[in-house]
Amino acid sequence: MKITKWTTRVLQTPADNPLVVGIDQPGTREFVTLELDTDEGLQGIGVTFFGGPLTPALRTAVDNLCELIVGEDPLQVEAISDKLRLAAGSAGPEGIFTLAISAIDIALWDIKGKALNQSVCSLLGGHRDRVNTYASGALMRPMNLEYLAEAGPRLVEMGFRQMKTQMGAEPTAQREVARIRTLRDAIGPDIDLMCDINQLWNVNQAIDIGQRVEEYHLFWLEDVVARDDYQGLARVADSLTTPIAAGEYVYGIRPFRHMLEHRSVDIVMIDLLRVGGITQFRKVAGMAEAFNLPVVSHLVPEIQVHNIAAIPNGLTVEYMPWTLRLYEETPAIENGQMVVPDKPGLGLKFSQDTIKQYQVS
Ligand code: SMN
Ligand code: MG
Repeated sequence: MKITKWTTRVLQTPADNPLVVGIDQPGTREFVTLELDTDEGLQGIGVTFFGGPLTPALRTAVDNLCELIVGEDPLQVEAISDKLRLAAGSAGPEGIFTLAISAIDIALWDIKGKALNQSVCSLLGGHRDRVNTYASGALMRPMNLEYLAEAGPRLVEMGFRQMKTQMGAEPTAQREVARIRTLRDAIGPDIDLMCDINQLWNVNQAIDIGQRVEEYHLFWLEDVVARDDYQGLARVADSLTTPIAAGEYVYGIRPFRHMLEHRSVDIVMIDLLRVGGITQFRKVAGMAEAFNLPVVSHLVPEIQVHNIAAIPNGLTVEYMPWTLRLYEETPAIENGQMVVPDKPGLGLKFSQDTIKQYQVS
């Protein structure tokens, strides 16, 4: 089989989030989609983003890399990856290069699944057919306590057994803690509650506030300090019983080695686009397994469901709904768990209606 052609598009969708109730969310989000075609009529799809104002450049990067793989056998995923890395020289691993290669890698795995009549999850190891999932994006930093007290139980009513909120922007430690107390009171003791700091604290704040919220039994505290402060993270992780999660902000596989060697995290979070796609996700998941650590996903739940379901140390999938409208259909949630698609490949098709409505180039 050979790769014959590709199509990229930029879609600009409203920045809304169906899990957020009763509040209009202004702004837009930009996505680059990829359709990769073969001489056997099989097509793989991929997606990437995080370009912001550089989205046109990201799309061009995907185009430039795809140009180099026309004529290649799409099943030779590592060979293609190596070829592209060599060709791009010093343009990676951080930034647009890795974001672009990720879209291609995802599309290659989709093709492989379709060619072998197996879901991507099955190709990768097929450990389970449903995975835990948590509601994300609904209980964010700008929302006030009244909103949190109302929205948390709404997510439980919608069937979620796990949900994530944020701290990091309140002027005092007491007010940070009040967010967690409010939510825990609202949802009760049986729902898993995670909290993301998005690198906004320093080590001392993380230990101080982290200790104050221990009584509310967070499932994890995420990105409490700067992404590359591996030793600082380790100090926080050592000081708290609450598990520390991190990893979404780093690019490629090597930073995870440092994170693991420094014992910086209790839970390894992998962003599919920043790590370099499904091929590289697997490598980090294996490293985490060797350190007896669980892995959780970041964004694109419709694709990450395959990755987390396939590995023995897959803990939960982040249900961030940003990308879901790009597809005709996305994996179902049943009893608070995501059902792993069993169709060949990723089991996803881009929605032509969405493309018509939101394609900007
Ligand atoms: C997050 C980061 C980037 C984009 C969206 C959301 C956040 C998360 O850190 O973990 O969901
Ligand atoms: Mg995060």
